[in-house]
Order: sequence, then C-alpha cells, then structure tokens
Amino acid sequence: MNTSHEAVQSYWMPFTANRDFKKQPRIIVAAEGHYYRTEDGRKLYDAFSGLWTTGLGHCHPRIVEAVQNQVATLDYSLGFQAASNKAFELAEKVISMAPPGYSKVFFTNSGSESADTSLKVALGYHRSRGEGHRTRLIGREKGYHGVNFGGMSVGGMSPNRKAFGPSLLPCVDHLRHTWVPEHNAFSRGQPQWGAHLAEDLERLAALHDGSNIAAVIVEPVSGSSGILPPPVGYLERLREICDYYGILLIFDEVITAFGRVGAGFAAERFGVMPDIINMAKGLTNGVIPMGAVMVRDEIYETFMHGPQQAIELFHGYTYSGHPVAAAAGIAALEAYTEEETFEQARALEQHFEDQLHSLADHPLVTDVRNFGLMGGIDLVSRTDAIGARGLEVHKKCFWEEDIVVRNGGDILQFSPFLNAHPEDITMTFDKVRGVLDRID
Ligand code: PXG
Ligand code: PLP
Repeated sequence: MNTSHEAVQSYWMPFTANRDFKKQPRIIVAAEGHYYRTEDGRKLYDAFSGLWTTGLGHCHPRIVEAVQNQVATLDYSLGFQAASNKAFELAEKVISMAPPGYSKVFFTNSGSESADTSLKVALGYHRSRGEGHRTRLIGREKGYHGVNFGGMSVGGMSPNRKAFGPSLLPCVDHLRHTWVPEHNAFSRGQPQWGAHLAEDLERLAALHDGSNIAAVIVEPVSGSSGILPPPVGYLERLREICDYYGILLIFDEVITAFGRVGAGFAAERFGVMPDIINMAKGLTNGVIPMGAVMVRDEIYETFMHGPQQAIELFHGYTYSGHPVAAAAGIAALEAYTEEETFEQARALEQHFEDQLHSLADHPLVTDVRNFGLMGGIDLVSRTDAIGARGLEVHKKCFWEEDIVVRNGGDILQFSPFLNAHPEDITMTFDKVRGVLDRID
C-alpha cells in the first residue's frame, strides 16, 4: 500500500526541502545489498551507501541476525550504574580496532551527541587537572559536527548556524577552512597547498593565550561541506601546535572511521593521533543509531579521582550502550574484519578517483575532490536559485536513472559501498554524466 497523502504531510523531514519533496515524495520501502527498493517497485543503486553509514551494504545478514537475536534476548537495559554485556563487548572491540593509545569508549546515539560529548569531556578533563581556565573551543570553517548546540557552535557551515547565531556557545573560534580553489581545485587526494593554514591556531593561541584553549575539533576530511581533504602536512601541524600549548585535539571521525578512508580510522591513515576520536555511522553500519567517543587513557584516568562512590562525569544518555545497537556494532565490526572490508575499500580508491575526476571536464562542473571513498563534485550554481541544480540532479538520478546520489546544495557527494563492484562505480558516474548533459 502506498504511503498516504496524510502520512506524507504528517512528517517534518530533516534537512529536506519539505514542500518541494511532498509534491513528488521519494519513498524507500526496502533494501538489500547495494540496492534500495522504492514504493513504486523500482530497484535503485545506492551510490551514497545510506548516508555515509552503510559501507557493508544494506541488510547485511550477520548484522540482521545479531539484531534479531539481541532484541529477543535483552531489548533494553539501563546503562547508568548497571549495563548490558553487549556494551562492554563492543567497547573492547572498538579499542581493539583503534591505533595504540586509546583505551576507553563512551557511547552516544549519534554523531551530534558524540560531538557534544567530546567537547564536555575536553572541558571536564582540563578542569580535573586544575586548568578550568581552559574554556575556549576551536572549530573550523566548513566543519560539520552535527546539529546540537555544542557541535553547531564549533561547526562552520553557515546555513546551519544562521538562524541560531545569538544562541551559539560563547568562547568559540574557527580556523579558516582549507578549500581555496585558485590553489587547490581538482586535487586528487590531499592537496599539496594549504598546510600553512594550520598556523591559524598559532594566531588564536597568541590572541587568547594558548593556556585558555581547551580543544580543537576538526574532521580529518571534511565531509558534509563537500569533501575537503586535509592539505599535506596540515593535520601534523595542528597536532604539533596542540602539543605545544597543551590543547586537546579532537578528530570527528563520524564519516571517516570504519573504512571510509581505507583504514579503521583516518587517524591511522594520516598517521596523526588526536586525543579524542568521535565516531557514529559505520559503527553499526547504520543499522541502529549509535555513536561513540574514544579517548586516550590519560584523559579517562584524569577523571578518576575523588571518593569511589562519586560519579566522575555527569553525562550520559538513556540509550548510551543500548544492547541492540551494541549487538549491531559488534556484528558490523566482526564483518569488517572477516570480510577485509577496509582493504577492499582501499583497493577501490584509484578506480573511484579516476571515475569521479572523469567528470572534471563537464561544463557544469567547477571542482572535483576526493579522499578514500569520499568524493565531491561542485556544480555551477544557477544565479537565481542556489542549490536548485544539485537537487535537480538528485531527483533525476532517483526517477530517471535508478540511482541515489546525494546533493548538498550544488555539491554532489559520493560515498560508494566499501565493498562496491568497480563496474557499479563506473555505472554511477556514467549516469551522472548523462543527467548533467540533460539539464541546463
Ligand atoms: N560529525 C560529522 C563529521 C558528521 O559527518 C555528524 C557529526 C552528526 O552525526 P548525526 O548522526 O548526529 O547526524 C556528522 C553527520 C552529508 C551528511 O550529506 C553528513 C552527515 C549527516 C547528514 C548528511 O554529507 N554527517
Ligand atoms: N528530557 C527529559 C524530560 C528526560 O527525562 C530525559 C532523560 O531522562 C531527557 C530529556 C534526555 O533523554 P536522553 O537520555 O534519551 O537523551
């Protein structure tokens, strides 16, 4: 039965042009492997693997089974002062996949909650060390750290901030972003130009005094703002400056963790170790909402003082460490290891890069960027309607080409499955080219 008009009208959709959508709703009813099924019975190839979430493909049998078993065994357990066995098991698995030095995992339900959790951990850490004066938080222009107040404040995507300006957190500064097309347009992988932009942190340390800065949060590769890989040497330089001033470095790896950049974590791929790593999405392959914040041992230990019965961190969510989400996470992490998913993803990178950049010569394309299995294509915006061309490509792909391509305004974003077939990547870009040829 088709979704009724009333049902469509009842739902206030997130990050969606609701009025436009409701004229011709795009409704998905099922998925399997690399395909969605629509309400009108078509099979769509998913070129965005969920929403960066579902690298293993949809309805992965191992995860489906784990969730089905868990929901029938322990549907929910309180997580405060007692917790489900699955939360512990997943925490151990995450640590075992992480580079050396990280030893504790705090569970959240999303990337947004991970962002706010990590900022609170950073402030609490400094306070526990007797440095409560470290209150400043530094984000970056074009950064995305979700939509809660902390993440929104350190985030740097202007449309997400615009309506809430006066209510954003105080004591926040932003580094400049690293996308400067006259120097680094059409980069393949990390741009050579731009490492010096990390010196913005030196300027902020000089302005406020480094001893007043609690943390710097960046995505190792910015995702939502259109796939901005770090210039060569940039992350290394941020790490050095943070070390010098005693500032915590947080990597928001909500997109980049679990294979998206051909490794367990971008930290590992870039060889730069932050103090805190945020994750979500791929943690459960998107099957059940869950996020996590992983910290270096010293950060956790710093909180562990005072009377034994005292709660060390006044923070947590009703669903932190939810047993069904944790079961999905355990199964996903086992699948990544046994199927050698990260190695597969790494092996696809060159083909993906070549196909993505094959659109560079199209008259509607102004820039193409990629890292790992993350790709962005900028389209020329229509003068009278910013975002309209990108949305039109998304809609034409959905209705006429049977593929799901995500647009963020006039930027097309690609997040192929970590285990994609190379010919499907080729097919994706052939179809996108066809659509670009047909629109004005
Ligand atoms: N941090 C980063 C780096 C993200 O990419 C979040 C935090 C927030 O996660 P939640 O689970 O609260 O949404 C994200 C989420 C896009 C797109 O089109 C990206 C995200 C969300 C929606 C769309 O690139 N990333
Ligand atoms: N609002 C109210 C009234 C609550 O009781 C709670 C949790 O107990 C929350 C918000 C927070 O909900 P959650 O823990 O799911 O984030």
